[in-house]
Amino acid sequence: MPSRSHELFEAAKRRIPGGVNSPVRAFRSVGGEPFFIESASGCRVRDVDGKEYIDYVGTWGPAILGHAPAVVIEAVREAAGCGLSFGIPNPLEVEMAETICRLVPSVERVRMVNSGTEATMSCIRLARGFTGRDRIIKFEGCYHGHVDSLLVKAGSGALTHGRPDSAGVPAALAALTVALPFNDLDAVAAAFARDGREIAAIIVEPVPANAGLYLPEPGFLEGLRALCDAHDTLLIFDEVMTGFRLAPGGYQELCGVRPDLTALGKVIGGGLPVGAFGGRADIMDHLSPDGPVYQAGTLSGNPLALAAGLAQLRELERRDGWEALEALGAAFEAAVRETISGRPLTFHRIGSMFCLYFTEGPVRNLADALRSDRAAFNRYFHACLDAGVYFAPSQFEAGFLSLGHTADDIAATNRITRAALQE
Ligand code: KE4
Repeated sequence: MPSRSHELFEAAKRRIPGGVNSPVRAFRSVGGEPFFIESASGCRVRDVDGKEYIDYVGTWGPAILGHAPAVVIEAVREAAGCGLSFGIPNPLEVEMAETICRLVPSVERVRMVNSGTEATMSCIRLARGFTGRDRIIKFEGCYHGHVDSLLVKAGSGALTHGRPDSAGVPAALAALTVALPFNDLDAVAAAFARDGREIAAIIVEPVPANAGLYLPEPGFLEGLRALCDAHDTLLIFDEVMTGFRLAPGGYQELCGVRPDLTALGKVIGGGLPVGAFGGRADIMDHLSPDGPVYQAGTLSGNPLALAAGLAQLRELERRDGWEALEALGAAFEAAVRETISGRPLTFHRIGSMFCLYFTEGPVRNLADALRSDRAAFNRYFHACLDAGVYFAPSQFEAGFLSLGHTADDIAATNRITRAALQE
């Protein structure tokens, strides 16, 4: 008797490319078929065949309180009663803008959009419009959404499916993007020596989490800041995943490096479609209708997404969620390190984000991450899934803890991962 998920996947493949609305969901790199979800609550998701999993994907970051938190559901319900979309300024847009600028001091002005891709795409166009320059520097393995200029040696699904350089991006456009190894400041300095006055911006995930998860080495981000200052180039932090998760003010609060622009998303939508970009007022004031750089969106500032995001942020602040997430992350890490000791595995964690690489370390950049034994990862992924733990279906993604995970969930997960590594 085929499962309901299988039946749905067969139907989906007839009408949706690959049967999914986002490639990483297709299980192509890990093999097998994706399960279809029926509901989610706390740290658990339930598939259409009634099986439950402890979820460490958390819809790729937004579910920081766990799935379907009551405060967010109630906020959406209340907002929906007043209307679903207006295309007219609404008070929540002011509250969200003031909240983002309060939590992320480098953001003096901010504009809401509907995805992380829109946020980074707008940052790139704004940087080019503000500087009058065309070149962009990004880092191999970093993923900034499916923006033409940034689908060059990209991470996440592009890397997972072996197409870091997407078809359909004009060669002339891709040639304006220089992709360099992360943590290699000499390579960045050399690029500036060659193209300095043509480089509009550097865009970087300050903590790359789309080739697994690895960390900036001391001085790297500071070095990017200095090189940008020396060449009047803008520094863009893509904090779509790290923003409001690693700290109220994102990773820039922890590292003390002040970017000129920041891309945001995920947590501030509470699970509804959202993105945001912001930064120095003198740069942001170049945006239409004040300035010459055009950017727009029918659903930007949507009242339901903002109600959800504001409720989530208020709850995080009320519970001092970041401290709780760090304690949870430390307990999770202790359990994992005990389980993997003596094995050729590398575990990285920062706050509530983590990755287990199936290779010996160090893992400092994409080239190191690519040494991972994907067959071993795939066996581990499926052994965990069969036993009721859902990790990201790719070695090149990060895992997420939430306030919906408990010590018991971590203990249960540890028993399952320990058994999975024996297989
Ligand atoms: P979206 O356009 O998918 O909302 O955001 C793009 C994006 C931008 N910047 C960073 C740092 C991101 O991680 C993302 C999207 N994250 C992936 C997960 N690695 C989304 C998952 C997917 O593509 O389905």
